Parts: sequence; C-alpha cells; structure tokens
Amino acid sequence: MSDVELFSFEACPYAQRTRMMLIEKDVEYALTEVDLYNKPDWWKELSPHGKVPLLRHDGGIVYESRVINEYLEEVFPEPALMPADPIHRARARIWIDYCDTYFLPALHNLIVDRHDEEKQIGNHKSIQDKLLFIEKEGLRKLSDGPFFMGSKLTLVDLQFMPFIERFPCYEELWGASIPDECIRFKEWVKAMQSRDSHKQTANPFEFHMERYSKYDKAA
Ligand SMILES: N[C@@H](CCC(=O)N[C@@H](CS)C(=O)NCC(=O)O)C(=O)O
Repeated sequence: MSDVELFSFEACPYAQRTRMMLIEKDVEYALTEVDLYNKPDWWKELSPHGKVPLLRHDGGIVYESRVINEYLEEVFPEPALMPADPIHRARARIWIDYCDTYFLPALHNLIVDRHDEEKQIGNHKSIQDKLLFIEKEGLRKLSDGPFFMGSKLTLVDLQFMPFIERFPCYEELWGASIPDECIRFKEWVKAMQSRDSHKQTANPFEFHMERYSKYDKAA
C-alpha cells in the first residue's frame, strides 16, 4: 500500500482540487489540516513556500495543485483522468492553463478593485468574456459534454470546479454574473455538482460567504 498524505486547509480551493482528485482516483490518504493563520513550525520546515496543498507520497514532497494532480495521474493511472491521445491531452493542458492564467486573475481583480466602481465595470465584462470564451471555444468545441473533454471527467474539470463552487459569492458580493448564453457551462456545473468528489469536498454558500465577506470589512 502506498503512503499518501495531503496537507490541506478546509477553505482552500486549490487544496480542494487535489482532494477531489484523490476521491476520483479512490486513493486512500491521510489528511492533515494546516492552520494557515497560525502556521506551525513543522509546516514552515516542510513546505518551501508555506502554501497548501502539499502532498507527501512515499517520502517525496510535491506542491502546486496542478503539479500534484498531474503527479497523481502518473502514479495512480486508473481511472485515467487525462485523454489518451496526445492532441486531446494537449487541449486538456491548454484549458488547465487557461483556468490559472486567465480566469482566476479575472476573479481576483474583483477582490482587488472592490472599492473602485469604475474598475469593477471592466472586471464584470472581463469575467463575462472569459466565461463566453470557455463556453464557445472550450466546452462547445472540445466535446458533447457534459465534461470539458467529453463524457469522462478529467483534470480540466477539477481545475475549475472549486472556483465555480465559490462563484455565487462573487455574484453576491461583487456583482459578477454568468452570461445567459453559457448553456453548456451551466450543464457542466450541474454535472460537476453531482460527482461524489464534489459532494464530499464542497462547502455551503454561507461557509464561503463568511470568509469572502472579510475582504469587504477590510480596508
Ligand atoms: N498556486 C498554488 C496556490 C495555493 C494557495 O494559494 N494556497 C493558499 C490557500 S488557498 C495558501 O496556502 N496560502 C498561505 C500562504 O500564502 O501563506 C496552487 O495551485 O497550489
């Protein structure tokens, strides 16, 4: 039996990517919660940059959620969570990258500019444009769904889902919205919400609101 330990934080969407991955792969693992507000000394020694998630497997350390999930895909190949043929694998990587390089920074700007009404108008448009790009260039062209790459869930779906779970807070607090044309996107959300990996790792709207509301109270 392999020895897998995940260092995580309940509210962290990046760590949730990896918790979902381990559930999808049906890998047994030990979960260690790290108090990020009061980092213990052992954590500072273990983690090079202090961020969760961090995976320890057979004595080796891996960090960065995307790299951890790719590593888990290699060491636990079944069920496969990447497409088999190279062109589809490349496309999956393009969308995994799109999430972190384009989509997440757009969401993050909503928090950064929360006190600037003018900038928020641009931020709302930017998020809508990105969701439409995901809908038209991603979901509709890649497959018939319900997942990004087809009938089977892949790492692409895990990359996005924790942030979409939190999207209602971005709507409620900072005025983001999903365009009506994002039909496939909404079907994708439903398909993801029905996965055990999501059900077992998701937190309710109120849980996320409590955390995100703190930004609004801060200067
Ligand atoms: N790029 C990283 C981001 C991880 C990250 O930002 N984790 C946050 C919690 S959601 C964290 O550990 N923050 C603690 C810190 O920055 O000191 C990944 O994908 O794993």
